[in-house]
Amino acid sequence: MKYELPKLSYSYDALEPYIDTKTMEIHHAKHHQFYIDKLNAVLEKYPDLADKKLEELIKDLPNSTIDEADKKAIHNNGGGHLNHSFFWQIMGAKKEVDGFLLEEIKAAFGSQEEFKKIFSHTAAAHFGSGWAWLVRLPAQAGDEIGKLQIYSLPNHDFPYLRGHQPIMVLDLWEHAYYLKYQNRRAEYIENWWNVLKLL
Ligand code: MN3
Repeated sequence: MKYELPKLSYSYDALEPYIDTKTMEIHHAKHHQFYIDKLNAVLEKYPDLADKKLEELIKDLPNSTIDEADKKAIHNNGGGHLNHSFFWQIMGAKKEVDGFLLEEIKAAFGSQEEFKKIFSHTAAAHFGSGWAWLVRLPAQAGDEIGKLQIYSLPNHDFPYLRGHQPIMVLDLWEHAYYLKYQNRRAEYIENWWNVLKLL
């Protein structure tokens, strides 16, 4: 199966003024497309891997006997594809606020404001390229659902590799904000809350 660039459910200018049109266009049509092209190119060599779920494929790479450089290419570009696909989905018009998630966040972090503070701080403090995540840990015995946790991961790593379920993600690569915000990552993070549609 060839991976394809997912269509956005909103236009490139829909997240203005917080995320500018040009950044959205380059980010989606160039950066995300680039990861997909690289991923497809390397997977062409391994038709037997074609039907495997991408998350599983990447998770199993350490045990695979394929070429080391190809492992790295699949991990990085496949992670780039998965993370961006998820990132596009959680942004847009704020009409799908998840009341259940909001209650959980309040219970876990004290308040929505405190949650935003911790998440923003984690994102701002991340060194270099990567992603900030809100995840759900596996449920412990006796619990119906797992606890929420915030952390950041480098490059295009993703929570599935740790057995965690992603709930929210923020792209911290400079390509995600540099055109509009240059070195002001904290300002990008602060403004991003306006286009997150979950809360
Ligand atoms: Mn990106």
